[in-house]
Amino acid sequence: MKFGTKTIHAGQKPDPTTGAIMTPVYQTSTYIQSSPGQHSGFEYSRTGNPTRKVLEDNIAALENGKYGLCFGSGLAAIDAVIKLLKPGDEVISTNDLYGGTYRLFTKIFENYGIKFHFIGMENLSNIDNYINKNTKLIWAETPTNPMLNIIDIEMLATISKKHNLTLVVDNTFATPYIQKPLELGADIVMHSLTKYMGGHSDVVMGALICNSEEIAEKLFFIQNSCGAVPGPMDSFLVLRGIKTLHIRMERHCQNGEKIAGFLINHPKVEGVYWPGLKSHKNHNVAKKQMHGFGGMVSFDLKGNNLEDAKKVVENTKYFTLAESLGGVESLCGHPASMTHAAIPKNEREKTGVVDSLIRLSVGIEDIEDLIEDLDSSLSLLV
Ligand code: P1T
Repeated sequence: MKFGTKTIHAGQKPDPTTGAIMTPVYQTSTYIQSSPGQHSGFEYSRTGNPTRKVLEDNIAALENGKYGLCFGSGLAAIDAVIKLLKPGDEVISTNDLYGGTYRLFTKIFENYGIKFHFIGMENLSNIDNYINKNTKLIWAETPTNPMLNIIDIEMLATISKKHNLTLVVDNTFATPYIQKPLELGADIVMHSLTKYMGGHSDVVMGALICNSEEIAEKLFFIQNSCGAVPGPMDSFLVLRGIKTLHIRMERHCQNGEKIAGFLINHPKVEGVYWPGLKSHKNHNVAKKQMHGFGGMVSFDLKGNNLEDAKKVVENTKYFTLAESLGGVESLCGHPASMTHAAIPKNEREKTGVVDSLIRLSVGIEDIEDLIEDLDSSLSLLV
């Protein structure tokens, strides 16, 4: 089955009891047992729910993985992964990553004795220096949030396997339409389904996908024991959103390219970060492992002035100033004060998250309107 067919059909059959084409919202917390322990596959909705199960199977199929698990948010999915570890274990993570992930690692899990090393992974030549006998897991976002750095997943997987580590790739920015980390050697793929997968800015949810039965069993145990599961209505909404993922992503990629092209020629703009640009430092890796370059574009301003950045994001009309990304509508954000405020200023500036950095989630509106919107907002700068 090809990708576009999978988005619509994988894991989904007409409902056996009514013939309903769309997966019903099984709004139930519990299920009949004919005798203690005798049931038809579901016993309690924290452990499993039929609507959630269809979504989990669908997402696993999209990533070409065997097992899928959904969580109440992207962060709840990340939380479940780090719970695979024990005090004393160490993690190597990309240094450019979602601020909430950084906060979870440093403000929650460091208190439980897990150590995190944040390093740039655009060049993997010195990663061995950070691996020791306690290292258990590598956490990679690619493209990274918000600098759109690209990490060579295949090369990272080779290093990870050599040292017997678990490689986790946060595939939120790319989606499986653009990139399939399991095929490139990753052990676990993580998603904030809140973003492109849901696609309509109406649900908060996360997911994990893997191929190893051993890892899947551990994750199912954590999912059920800790209980950060999504409800059936939200699962239904994400299933519905995914049906158009391939079509939406095509348009996000097209619009992303046009916006990056517009910005790179703009006299007020200093740098443009989008993996499809030939000037992007890992454009060749992006070309190798991605099928399209996505709709996330970041840029900073000449003079690196905070007030200028505020003026731009406060005056756009279609690019709404808001947290989040990946919906059909365009959003803009100011990472330093919004999504990445949890990262100390000196740390974030090392990775390029400067005061004038603006992050765009380019939606699927008509490109002429989006360019006109940015043009008129940037023209307010003197
Ligand atoms: O928001 P939540 O569904 O919990 O997902 C967290 C998360 C994980 N990974 C990446 C790459 C993310 O971008 C996010 C959430 N990001 C935003 C809310 C944001 O505006 O960047």
